[in-house]
Amino acid sequence: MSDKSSDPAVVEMEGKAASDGVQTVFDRFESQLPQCDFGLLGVCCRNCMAGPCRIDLFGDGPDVGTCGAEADVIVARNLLRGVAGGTAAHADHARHTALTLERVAEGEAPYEIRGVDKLESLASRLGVDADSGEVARVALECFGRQEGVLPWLEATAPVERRDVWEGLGVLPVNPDRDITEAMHRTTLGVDADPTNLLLGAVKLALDDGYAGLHMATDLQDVLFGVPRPVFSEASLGVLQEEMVNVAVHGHVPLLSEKIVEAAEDLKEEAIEAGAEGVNIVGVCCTGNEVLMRRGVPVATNYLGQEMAVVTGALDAVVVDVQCIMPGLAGVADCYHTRLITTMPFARIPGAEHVEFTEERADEASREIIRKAIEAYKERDGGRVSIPGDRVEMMAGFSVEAILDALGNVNEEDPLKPLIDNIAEGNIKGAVAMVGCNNPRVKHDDNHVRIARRLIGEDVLVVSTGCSAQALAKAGLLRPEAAGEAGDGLRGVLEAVGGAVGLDSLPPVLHMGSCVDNSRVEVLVSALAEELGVAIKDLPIAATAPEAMTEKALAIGTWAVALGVYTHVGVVPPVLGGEMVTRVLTEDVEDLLGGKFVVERDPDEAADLLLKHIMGRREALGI
Ligand code: SF4
Ligand code: MSK
Repeated sequence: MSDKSSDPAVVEMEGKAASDGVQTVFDRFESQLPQCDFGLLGVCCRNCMAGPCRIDLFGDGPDVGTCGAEADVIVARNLLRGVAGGTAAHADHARHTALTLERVAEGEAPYEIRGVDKLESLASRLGVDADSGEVARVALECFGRQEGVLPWLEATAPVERRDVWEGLGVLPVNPDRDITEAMHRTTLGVDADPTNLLLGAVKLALDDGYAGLHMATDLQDVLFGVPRPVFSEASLGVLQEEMVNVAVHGHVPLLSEKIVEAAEDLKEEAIEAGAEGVNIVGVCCTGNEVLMRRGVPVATNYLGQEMAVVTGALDAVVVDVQCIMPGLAGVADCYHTRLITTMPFARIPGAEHVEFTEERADEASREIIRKAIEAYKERDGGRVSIPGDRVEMMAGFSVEAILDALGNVNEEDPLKPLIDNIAEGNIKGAVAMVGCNNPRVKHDDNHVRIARRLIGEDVLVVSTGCSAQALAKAGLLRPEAAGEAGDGLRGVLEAVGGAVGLDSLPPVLHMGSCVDNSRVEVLVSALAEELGVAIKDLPIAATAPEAMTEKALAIGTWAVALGVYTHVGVVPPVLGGEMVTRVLTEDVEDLLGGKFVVERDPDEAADLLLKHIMGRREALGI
């Protein structure tokens, strides 16, 4: 078995890539080794052209940068800039969705409001009329205000948390303003207090959580509907030799939703070209979005994206924003695959560009499908090799869907069956398993190993992002995977599944894309409120076993700010700052209730998560 991936389909394609002479992410990562120690420790600064400066922690080299910045200052500044990058990505995603909703309300964009119930509940939360234009107005106001508190946070965050954040002076105002402030305070000669810089990271993480994750999920639910349970399949085997295969990849569902519709509309043109139709498959979080709402199968997650092309059966990869490897262009060039960029600020040399705007969403998606059909005609059947296995999966577990399922057991109080089973110990607790792949870790391995340990110990796993896709490929999103759960958890899954006509629910509930970590917060907040305790007191935890992006830094910091014990399976670039490391992994718990714990070994990590959960149970007296 390969030491690079635990996904058999990706391993099979690794071999094909080598024989086709194609360089992939795994080769490029190896060429980077050994990685730079200064960078790994976070003690390299390039914030001005007197640099780069570095701190030599182990030799006789410098112990401060040219301007006098010490290791903790450099590490904290770098971390804050990383969180700013992640927050910018999520906030820009949410803004794009808000602008689209505004155009839809004005009749200028060809979308309909499919989530009428969500529009009503969201409008009531925001204190405005249930009108899409009004909701869009409040969303856009979040990006315009210069003082006060971010409206989406005011309308959404748990009250208990808001007071804690206010006490620390970290309530955000507007992500654009706060990101600008973060870039300002980290430039040469501004904020040189590591603790103050870390509080700045918490403020940005709250922007990320409310003006990024929550707003994106809320508005996407309004536009495209709240996800409901859906069956589908995962793995590269979802590509079909007799079909025109199109992968949607990135994060924003505004285009991918339209691509799914265009594929159906242009089926006849695909048949005329000799195919049986158009097969849309998902990669990364755009894939999760159309999986959750339309049951579109998942081809792979972040580290497998190039391998989908290496099958030789993929006719087009349509990308929007985030987590799209520039290296895809070189891989696509080795086959007949069209790489199609769509966003004006996210172009890749070597790709074809079909500009997407909301107003011409239908035209752009049809143009893209027609390009895929053209590419299909150029496909070389002799180079096609699709890995055989597809893995069945269940997804679509929005909070609304989970409460509906539980409502079949107790209509009056849907959370009660969950709370009763936690109190009785049938469910020991819950872990949110989220985040990326990272070539520093064997692909998917940490996700799958930690999840198996947890469910075996009666811990319910909820999952999003590439993590959920890893667990789907490993079969843990099948109802039958309840057989791998401990007796207590299995009994609950079978009882709730039975109430909705299934043998069982899966032991891992797929809650959506990375921005849908907001759904996890809604569920956790509801549990805390029902029990009358703070989130930090619940027997829950979060883990990002293969964290990679700046977005993961922002989401992880938000989780800690919510009071969540947050495991990371990759060492982030902070160890060079002794004080910063101590604050993040110890002291912060006194301030926020949550903290980071870093453990690379998946078995040890599972032990730590279980120990934390059992400790919280004991403290609650259950
Ligand atoms: Fe060096 Fe200071 Fe400039 Fe950073 S900001 S590169 S530590 S002189
Ligand atoms: S896509 S952010 S690699 S989860 Fe959301 Fe996957 Fe991480 Fe991108």
